[in-house]
Amino acid sequence: MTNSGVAMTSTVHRTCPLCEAVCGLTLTLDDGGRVTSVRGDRDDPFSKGFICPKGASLGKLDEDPDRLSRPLIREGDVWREAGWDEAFAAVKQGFDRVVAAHGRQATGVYLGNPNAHTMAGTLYGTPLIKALGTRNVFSASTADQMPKHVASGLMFGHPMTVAVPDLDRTGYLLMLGANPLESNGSLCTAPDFPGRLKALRARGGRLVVVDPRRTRTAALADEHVFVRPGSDAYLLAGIAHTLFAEGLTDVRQRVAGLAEARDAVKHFPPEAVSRRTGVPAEVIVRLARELASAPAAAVYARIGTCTAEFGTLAQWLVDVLNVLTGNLDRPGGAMFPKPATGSAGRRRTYTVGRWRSRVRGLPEANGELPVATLADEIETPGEGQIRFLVTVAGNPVLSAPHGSRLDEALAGLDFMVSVDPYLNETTRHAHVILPPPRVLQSGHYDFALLGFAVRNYARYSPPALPLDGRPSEAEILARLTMIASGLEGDLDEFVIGQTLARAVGTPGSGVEGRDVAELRAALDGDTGAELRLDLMLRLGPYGEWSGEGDLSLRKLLDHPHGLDLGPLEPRLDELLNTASGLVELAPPEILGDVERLRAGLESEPPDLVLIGRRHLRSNNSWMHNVSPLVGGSNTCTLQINPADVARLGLGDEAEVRSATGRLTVTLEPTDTIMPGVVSLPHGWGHTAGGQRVAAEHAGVSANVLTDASTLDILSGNAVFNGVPVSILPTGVITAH
Ligand SMILES: Nc1nc2c(c(=O)[nH]1)N[C@H]1C(S)=C(S)[C@@H](COP(=O)(O)OP(=O)(O)OC[C@H]3O[C@@H](n4cnc5c(=O)[nH]c(N)nc54)[C@H](O)[C@@H]3O)O[C@H]1N2
Ligand SMILES: Nc1nc2c(c(=O)[nH]1)N[C@H]1C(S)=C(S)[C@@H](COP(=O)(O)OP(=O)(O)OC[C@H]3O[C@@H](n4cnc5c(=O)[nH]c(N)nc54)[C@H](O)[C@@H]3O)O[C@H]1N2
Ligand code: SF4
Ligand SMILES: [Mo]
Repeated sequence: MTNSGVAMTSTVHRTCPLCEAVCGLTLTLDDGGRVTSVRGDRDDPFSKGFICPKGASLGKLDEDPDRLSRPLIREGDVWREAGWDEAFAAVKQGFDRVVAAHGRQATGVYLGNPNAHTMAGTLYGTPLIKALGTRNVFSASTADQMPKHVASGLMFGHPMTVAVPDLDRTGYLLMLGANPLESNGSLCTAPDFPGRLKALRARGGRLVVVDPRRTRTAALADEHVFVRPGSDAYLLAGIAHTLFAEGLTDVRQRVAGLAEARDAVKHFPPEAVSRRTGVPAEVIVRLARELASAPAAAVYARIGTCTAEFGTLAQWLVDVLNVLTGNLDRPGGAMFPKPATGSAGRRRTYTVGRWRSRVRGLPEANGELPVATLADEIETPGEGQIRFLVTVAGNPVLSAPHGSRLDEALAGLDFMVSVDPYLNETTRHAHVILPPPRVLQSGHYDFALLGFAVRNYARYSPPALPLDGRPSEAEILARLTMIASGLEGDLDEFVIGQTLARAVGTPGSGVEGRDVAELRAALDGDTGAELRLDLMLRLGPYGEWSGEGDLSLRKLLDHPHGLDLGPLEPRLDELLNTASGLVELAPPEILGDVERLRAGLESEPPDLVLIGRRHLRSNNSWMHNVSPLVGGSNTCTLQINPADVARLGLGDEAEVRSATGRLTVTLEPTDTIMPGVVSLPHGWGHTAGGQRVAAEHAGVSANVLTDASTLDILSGNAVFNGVPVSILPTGVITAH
């Protein structure tokens, strides 16, 4: 308080860490460090003041009284708060005991989605995995975007070489399985995605949305096409078929496999795929012609097309279409961002299936095994059975396919440690929970998301509040890494030393031949994470040490609203990392899987299938504990077409059954969903009690119904869309 009795306030500018849109926020804090207001940062050159209800609630979320501030240790059913040293000692004991008796393959790790939204997740996740020395590596990626990585890896030679639609310059956007008006976009970092879509239409461009639901995004579009869940690969193959058949291709890259790609889609003429997709043949033909004739067009597909049986084939076909129409790597088409911390380096040719999972023999992708088989690996006895599990920022009990089975499996572990701010459905099985500090106590840089941005841009947010004796999330993960490796020392200095040694030894690098110690001494940063960020920025393509720019941590700190680094530019030549040096249009792994697609063409679609959806005021499983965000339209209901309600004789509630489970759900009849399709949002089913507001809005978990035995074979990705279900009025007893 000042002498006049007026509370002191301070203003901080930060990137919102809650979704992939990386909006700049301006927060006002009182002298106790409490958030008194949150606004969009108008001076941010990328987000220009945009904010959504989640960003506006960042203060409430960050100050949630249910967030843990000290470690919890569980003994039997009893939880108690503990000091940090005691908690780490308990983890070490649990780890050493399991490894001594069963070896390192008895350990496992699950990394959840927020690892893509914290500096710690990016900088310390890989060292932790290496230190564990296990093949039991799982993450939310195999419940999400792994098909995109696999398709990109096979076509361009690196799983992170992902093309994004050049949203601000395209004249035609074909969007499948995405609803950015609720999600704010994914694998396409674009603050104010809704505004950018409106701008596309205002400049005379055309937006076509393909979705089994008439979403808010579809309502804004020029055209909405209903599609049967799980059938996008057929639709895209039908479009590719038309381009070839009508001589509409205009390939501008140096490609391999054009003839093979043409052969592969030969079996999918529009008339044949129409029955499977529910899209009339003439619409498929017209979409192909529109794509080919638009001055610049992009095909963009997201979660609805990834978490499906033919996820990788769909992602492959997306970029096949971008190539065939001459739109890959050109302004207004599908382009490759140039992030300030550098693109993934060259490495040996990309491949999948370098090893297989122990129980089901499922192929590895990107060094990970499918989360759909995590429960198998915990439950099945034998050498390599997982007995010690680390989870970081994940809630797989609610997010993994057939999560209810995983719930039971986790209870059988010898030892589990979770790095998470909440006691929830997953962390309740841990023996130790290590809570990260508040968002405002953490530095923030979007290492991963800025690699998918529709404009090149960088922004760093230093911690706004002191740590008050708590370890940062980086320190928590570094300590776990040390426990697992048995080594001592400073992980950051080790990584910095290695990186610098490589850089000075690389001919043509901006620091070739320079002295490592001198470069190390020049780095800025108050923490190891900041030093590493500075190093990556300086060595990156705009960096002070690249020979081409002047970017560094210091410069970002001098620009608290962020720095615009310009529109996307063609750069595929620089990124291509295939053995042939060409864009691979028909990788053999993909061609092998096309047979599976062909076989499915004849199969009879199920009568009723389940899909997911997202709500604007939600975020996966962990944002239901903030009162202003829950209730109203953000509730867990089953959307169903009124025709199906009538046909099945349903009331307000119904029982949904799948091959794996059953749920009683509240119905939301709406003609925005196709007949034969029902939709449950994911991330509900709050039963753990550690989140008191969420418990009042518990809902049910869609992943009681999803089936872990069906996968996208190539990527190991879970299938959440197109799950066969039956629906009965509640109270009906059936024999089985
Ligand atoms: N049926 C169905 N299932 C789905 C999906 C679907 O559409 N339908 N979507 C899938 C997708 S796309 C994803 S990404 C996955 C998500 O799967 P998960 O990542 O397993 O689940 P989240 O709900 O995102 O849980 C995030 C966890 O991180 C914690 N957390 C939040 N912030 C932090 C932090 O800063 N540090 C740490 N250490 N922890 C933090 C939260 O408390 C929570 O426990 O779910 C997938 N599951
Ligand atoms: N508000 C909010 N924002 C979020 C999240 C959140 O939970 N809430 N989660 C974040 C995460 S982890 C992710 S991965 C992104 C996801 O971002 P998006 O990919 O935009 O995800 P959704 O909003 O679920 O939109 C997917 C759409 O696919 C449709 N769909 C379902 N099945 C099919 C199908 O077979 N084919 C086609 N063509 N469409 C289908 C659904 O009806 C839905 O409208 O959102 C992120 N942002
Ligand atoms: S759109 Fe995403 S990044 Fe922007 S304010 Fe909302 S939650 Fe935050
Ligand atoms: Mo996700």
